[in-house]
Amino acid sequence: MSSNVSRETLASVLDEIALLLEIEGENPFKIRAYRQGAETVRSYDGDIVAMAREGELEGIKGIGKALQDKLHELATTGTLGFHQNLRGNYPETFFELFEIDGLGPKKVAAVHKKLGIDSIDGLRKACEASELAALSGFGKKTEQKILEAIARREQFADRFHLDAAAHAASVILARLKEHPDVLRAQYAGSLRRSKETVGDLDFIVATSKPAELTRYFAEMDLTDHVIVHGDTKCSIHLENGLQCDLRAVSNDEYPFALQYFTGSKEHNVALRSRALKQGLSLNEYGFSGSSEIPEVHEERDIYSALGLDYVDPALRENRGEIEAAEAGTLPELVSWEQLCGTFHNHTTASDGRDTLHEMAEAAIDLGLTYLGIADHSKSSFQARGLDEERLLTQIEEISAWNSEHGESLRIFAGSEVDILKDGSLDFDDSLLAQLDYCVASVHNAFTLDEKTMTQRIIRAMENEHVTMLGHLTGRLLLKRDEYAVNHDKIIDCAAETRTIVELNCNPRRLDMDWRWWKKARDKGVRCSINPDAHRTEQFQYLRFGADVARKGWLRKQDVINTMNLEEVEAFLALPKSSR
Ligand code: DGT
Ligand code: CA
Ligand code: CA
Ligand code: ZN
Repeated sequence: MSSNVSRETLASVLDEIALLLEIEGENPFKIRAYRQGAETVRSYDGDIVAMAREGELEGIKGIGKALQDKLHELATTGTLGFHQNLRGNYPETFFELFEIDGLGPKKVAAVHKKLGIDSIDGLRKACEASELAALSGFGKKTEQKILEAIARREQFADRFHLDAAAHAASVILARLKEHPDVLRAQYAGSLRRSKETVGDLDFIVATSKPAELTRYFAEMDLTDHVIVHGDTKCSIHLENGLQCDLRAVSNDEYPFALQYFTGSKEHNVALRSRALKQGLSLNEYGFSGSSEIPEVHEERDIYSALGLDYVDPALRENRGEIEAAEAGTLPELVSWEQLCGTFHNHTTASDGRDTLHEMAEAAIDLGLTYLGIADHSKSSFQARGLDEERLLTQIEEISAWNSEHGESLRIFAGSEVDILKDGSLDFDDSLLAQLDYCVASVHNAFTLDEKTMTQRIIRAMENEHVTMLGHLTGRLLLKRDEYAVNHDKIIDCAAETRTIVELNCNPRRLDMDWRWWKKARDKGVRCSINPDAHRTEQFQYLRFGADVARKGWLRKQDVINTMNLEEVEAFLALPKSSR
């Protein structure tokens, strides 16, 4: 009678039932009951898994009798016969079809019924043979879009967001450090360089017992299966499909291995050719050659042996860091500890999960001294955007908080105001003027051509009430490409209009991209590192924000949320043109 299903399992089984019923053309009321049930399970304030197990769901709004029994079965046995039967009508590959962007249940049902398609491969072939265009509700354009979505899925299938990668890395690194034969350990690769997404994790350990360490790594409970296992190297997959490589080296080799496997390849190539000019050959094990061999204990010693200042891993992309290290002009990079507050966060007023008070308490716990709230505006109706009246109510709520708790945390009243299709804003200037600040973002009409889109955003930045520009390109990493926009023109306009540009540090966005920040910074554009938090835990994204800001060569003075409360209040009080 005991099983360990999670709340999310309960909810996702109900969701999948709704999906399958929709495919079968079932009654919409029945479908909706399952969807609603899933939503209730996710948001119910109480231990709903235990209640389902004990058969105590009666009286919960949104969960009728039929669902109560099913949840009870699921919570006690771990499976649900009704669900298994429905699922049994389709092969496993069928369910991948739902991962294709732009292919909802209705379309999946149509291609399944009319063309017998039950896998992504089958779908691709049908598109290539133009079989879909012949169905009603489909066209050449749909086929094209589906093919693009399939290609995108393949391209990204083996990459991971920064939060998943960083979480796994910290757990595994702790395991490695626990081992008594490990002298030093670190993760290298793209994660250490703070790339926006990560292909695999690369760990380096210093040890005198490499074979013992590769065995330990292969046998960790976190390991789903072993890909290769040797005396000094081991590669595994975690349960979520993330590959992890371990290299076990001697303590002398460690700095070289760490440097080499941190990459990037381009940075390493440039470093090696510099070494060669000094008569030294450099690889993952050490220096060799005819010149005197420099003594190396730490990674930093490799750089100094080559006449270079230490290059932070975030900068190692061969984009000018080696020249700057030689000239002694590397920037002193911003750090997470320097962040005093945050802008652009949501609450239950729009599409956030947590209330204003919960968000405020969490910000205090994190040691922040100010918190910017920026809920959606009315045009973002799918996110329950606020209209004028609700925004005014929120401004009052915030001012009440500030009079009562302003000592511990100052809340700034803002809005994430939609930039409408023509570049005008979702609220009048008179309302915007009542806010402490405002973030302007594009949330619809993504398909405008580059010139029109750029003009649209520029028009918004020219508004004196627009303090900052939200997620410039609208990209969703590993999911949705950026829309067309001219970065150079936006950066020039930001510099001229004194509009701050957001570094949205939700790991699904990381937008504006790190590759543009040095240029922006050099033109005097200021950055705001914004977590776009929709729940309290997401304030933690600030850490990724600082990492990516470092990757963009940003210093403390380039990032406005390194200002303390007094400074930021004075800054926001200035007219935009004098900021
Ligand atoms: P990823 O895993 O795709 O996100 O990116 P990285 O940078 O972590 O790449 P990965 O895991 O293939 O290799 C880790 C580092 O090892 C890479 O950044 C540089 C170094 N490396 C790997 N293969 C080569 C190579 O063939 N030549 C050079 N110079 N370096 C390499
Ligand atoms: Ca890697
Ligand atoms: Ca690797
Ligand atoms: Zn937004």
